[in-house]
Amino acid sequence: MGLNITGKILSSHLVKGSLEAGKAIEIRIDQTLTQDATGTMAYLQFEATGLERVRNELAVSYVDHNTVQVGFENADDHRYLQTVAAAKGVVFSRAGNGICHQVHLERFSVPGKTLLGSDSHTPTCGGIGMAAIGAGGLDVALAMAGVPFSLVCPRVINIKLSGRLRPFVTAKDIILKVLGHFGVKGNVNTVFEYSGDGVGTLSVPERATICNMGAECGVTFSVFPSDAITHEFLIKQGRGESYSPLSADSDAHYDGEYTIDLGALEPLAACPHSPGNVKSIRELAGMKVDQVLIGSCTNSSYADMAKVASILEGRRVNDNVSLGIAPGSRQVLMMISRDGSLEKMVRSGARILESACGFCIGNHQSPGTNAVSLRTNNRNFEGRSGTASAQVYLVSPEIAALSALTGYIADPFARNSAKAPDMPVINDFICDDGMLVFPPSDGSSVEIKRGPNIGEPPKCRPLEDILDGEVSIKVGDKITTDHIMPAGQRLKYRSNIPLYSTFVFENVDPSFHTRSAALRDEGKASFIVAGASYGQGSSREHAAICPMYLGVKAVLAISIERIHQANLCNFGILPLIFENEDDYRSLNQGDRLVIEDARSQVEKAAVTKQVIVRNLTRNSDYVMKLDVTPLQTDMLLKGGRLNQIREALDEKQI
Ligand code: MIC
Ligand code: SF4
Repeated sequence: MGLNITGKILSSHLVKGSLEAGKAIEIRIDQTLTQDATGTMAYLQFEATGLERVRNELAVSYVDHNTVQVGFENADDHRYLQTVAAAKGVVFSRAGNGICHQVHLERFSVPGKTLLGSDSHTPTCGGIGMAAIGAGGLDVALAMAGVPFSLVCPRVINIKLSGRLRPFVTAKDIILKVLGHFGVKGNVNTVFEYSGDGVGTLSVPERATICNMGAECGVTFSVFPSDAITHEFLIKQGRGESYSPLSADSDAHYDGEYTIDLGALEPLAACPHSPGNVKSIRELAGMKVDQVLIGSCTNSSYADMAKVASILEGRRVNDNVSLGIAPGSRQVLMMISRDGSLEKMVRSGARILESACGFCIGNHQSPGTNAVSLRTNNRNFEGRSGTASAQVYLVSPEIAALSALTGYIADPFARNSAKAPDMPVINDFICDDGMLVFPPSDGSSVEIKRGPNIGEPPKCRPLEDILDGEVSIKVGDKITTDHIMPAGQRLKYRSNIPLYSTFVFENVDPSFHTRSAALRDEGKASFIVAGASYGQGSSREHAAICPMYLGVKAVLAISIERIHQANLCNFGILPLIFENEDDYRSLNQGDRLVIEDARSQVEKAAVTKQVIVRNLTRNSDYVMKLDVTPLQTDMLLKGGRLNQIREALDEKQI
């Protein structure tokens, strides 16, 4: 039996285990990336390993999330990131250079390599044929230390693309179609691998858009073949030598298959408040729009921008719409300024925003009360925009630009009214790496600068024998990490855990943190009870660190998403799954829960996969599934991954 692309990359990086779907494996990580919102904690954790220098092939630290810099905190974080990068051998991408995933695709991606990033959209580089995986900052810190990354060997779904897209139908519509089919839950430990003749009609940035939003389905990564189009992209990026071909063997095995006829696709939108809530633009056409925002790591490539400019050319943004455009990188910004696209945008009335995450994470551009906002990014979770009552729709750049002109959601096929945008001809990309700071070969004399906002990573205690406490909160299905640990205006506290912890579940139940901290201070355990797909969305490990700081000892859920499950284990919180979903319904906030013989139950769960939780309020016992790898069992017992690593370092095993 031949190998698929996933199997080829994973087998050439396999350090431990065998490639059987569902089994724990460890792989070597070639490249790492961090961004500033997760990066400070990741480098503090890297420093805690005591290593002088990173050990992986390439480590890049990007500043793209917290670029608004209200107050001193972000600027302090950025100075820390720049100095620690120089000291430890990390390439530093300065604020203004662009969004990590866009820049990494342009300047560093290499087909066939592995990439681990402390951001859930790291899979963007799957567009060039990388196994690119999002993880918590601690996992990335350890990958920089040369520690293999441990994951569950994924099952691989073959998504076959046939035919060619019509004008106005885009890569965004392909991934929205995938999202509509697979949904935002139930896809953990899965890879989406793309094949078929339609692949050859898509550029690398289009493939990257598709891989980017695979994250919304919860898959481990998505990947495209590396072919002649990949080669051409790399040559035009001045990096032709990074190319190597990569495709699945003709008799490769897949665990499932889904076919999309590109010619039959129509423009789509993800409706409030989930990327999986997909409808056609046809159904939504005519809805009044207040704000349009184009950019983010999903749709901010040069071609995206040039097509938008071509739609806007010679026309004026509707009087009642605010249109903001954020080119994804400094390269894209320089290219749209060279070819005149920038002028077309400015003339139309667009507001040009910084090449950064900005609006996507609710850092600015919050819509008005009850406003309808059309955006080209990847997440429309309730409140993420910074306005709880806003209705955010995710669409392609083409639909966004057309709608900004008309003032309502515009269907380009209605009355055949719209002229298709000109496709830009790209002879070369502007390759100026002047905003990358390369580290000195010996960084030992570099002074690492820390501001008052930067604290130590909090310490975790080894698992106690009895966990006795209360359900401090009960939440429903699809609770995202944005619900658990809000970003936006709170983002600047990422390096200050005691302060950031006061915002846990802020928009769900603002009294949570005082309740949980009170239990902790009385020496009691705090338990979170959740429905299906708990922790979906971002990779932010703060959604585990801050609850841990507030005394949370276990999450009892119907299901937990992959990155969040790993983050919980990394910080010593038990990820427990209800064997019987009715138990979830019978539990209430305030119930007294006890896990007796917790240590031996967790040890035995390596075989039984079970832990019993007693509800003393309701006089019942719950059978909970604890399905973790042997490495995770060990870290849960030791009180987290950092304790485990410190021990290994003391024993000189690293
Ligand atoms: C996001 O899109 O939610 C983020 C902000 O990029 C996060 C990372 C973070 O919270 O810092 C992600 O996707 O992992
Ligand atoms: Fe930045 Fe948004 Fe992409 Fe996250 S999803 S990396 S916030 S642009």
